[in-house]
Amino acid sequence: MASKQTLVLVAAALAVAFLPALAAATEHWVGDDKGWTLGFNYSAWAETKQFKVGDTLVFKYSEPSHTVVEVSGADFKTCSKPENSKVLTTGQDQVTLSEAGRRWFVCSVGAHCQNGMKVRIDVLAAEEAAGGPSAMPPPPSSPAAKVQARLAQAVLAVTAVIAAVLAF
Ligand SMILES: *[C@@H]1O[C@H](CO)[C@@H](O)[C@H](O)[C@H]1NC(C)=O
Ligand SMILES: [Cu+2]
Repeated sequence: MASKQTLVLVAAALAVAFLPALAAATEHWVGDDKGWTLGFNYSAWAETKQFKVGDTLVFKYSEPSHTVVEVSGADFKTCSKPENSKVLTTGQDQVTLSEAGRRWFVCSVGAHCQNGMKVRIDVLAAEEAAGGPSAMPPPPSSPAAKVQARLAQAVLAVTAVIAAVLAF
């Protein structure tokens, strides 16, 4: 049977191997310290940022002054909101960017969208954001493979914790 020390070393090595990918996720406060508000140019803001798969957006505002609604590109242009849209209203709304592609968010209060409370987010695949295909192994392509990869990471994390507990 492997000694506790060996287990700890293996767990530490695995944790080191996987931590960079986990730690690289960024939480973006939309509008930075200004938050989600009127009188702010969110197009200009988004241009200065890089969004990648796994990152999170946080819309901060004093509710109920504003809302966050995800819309289509067409609805973004015209500032319209389909009837059945999900409206976020907590004042600290979090949105996980779980896949690459373009997403659009608006405020549905009054004419706030027309007045600039709208933001387009271009989400890059993690390896694009890291500077090219060579920077990281390509992500698993099928949904099943993605779930397997997530599971593998979870198992590693649990293993590391168990090993750490055994060590003390
Ligand atoms: C916001 O910034 C973008 C990009 O910098 C610019 O093209 C646009 O005209 C600005 N919009 C307003 C309303 O100032
Ligand atoms: Cu608003």
